[in-house]
Amino acid sequence: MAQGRFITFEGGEGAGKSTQLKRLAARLEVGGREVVATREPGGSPGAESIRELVLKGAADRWSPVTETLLMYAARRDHVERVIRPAVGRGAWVVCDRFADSTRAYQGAAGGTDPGLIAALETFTLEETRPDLTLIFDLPVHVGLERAHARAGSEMRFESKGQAFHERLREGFLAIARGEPQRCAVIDATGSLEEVEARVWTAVEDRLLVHG
Ligand code: Z5A
Repeated sequence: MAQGRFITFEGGEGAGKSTQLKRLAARLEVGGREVVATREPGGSPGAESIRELVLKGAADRWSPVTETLLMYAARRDHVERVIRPAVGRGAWVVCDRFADSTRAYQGAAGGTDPGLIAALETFTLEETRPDLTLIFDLPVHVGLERAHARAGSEMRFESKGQAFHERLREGFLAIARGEPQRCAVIDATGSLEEVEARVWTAVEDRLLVHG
């Protein structure tokens, strides 16, 4: 049986993750692979119910610690019911946000104790870890302009202010520096085609040629 793979897309607001995830999924499918495209928070019926709770309402509806616990309740369900079974049968799972978003949003930007987040990661994820994480990086103001222009955007996190989003960007870059073997930083500026080419180069290099 073919080996399953797990790729996560991470970064700040409006970085282009969702757009590029669809493009990568289509490109991988052409190679005859089963591709499961999913997202967090959400990705399973139970986790989608938690998503409704966590993304709607005022910016201070939940404290960062409560948000962390809600994200991890959703993530456990998603991992158990969708990600682990798919990777186990040889599919390529591409996921729009995963555990690094909790480290960056609730941890680096929100101030939740990194020790709590690390303990939840160990307990909840067990051996299920991404083979490759693409960290989309671009200046905060460019990402927020793109996110605001997009129809149907969830506003709870987008409304948190410039300083929060600067801490977020640095939080993601610190994760990439700390785990260079898992993470590839993708320059998210430029055209859709330019960013798509950078994503494909990272996937080819890390998982198709040397994987
Ligand atoms: N969250 C958390 O706090 N903790 C966690 O553990 C997890 C999540 C898992 C999910 O929101 C929220 O949950 C998120 C973090 C928090 N915060 N917020 N808000 P969501 O699912 O509604 O959205 P998102 O994941 O934050 O998406 P996004 O960052 O706002 O967008 P994106 O996926 O990176 O970008 P996009 O939708 O592909 O593109 C945005 C717009 O820009 C769109 O109109 C595109 O057509 C346009 N775009 C994309 N690429 C380009 C280029 N290259 N040039 C010009 N325009 C472009």
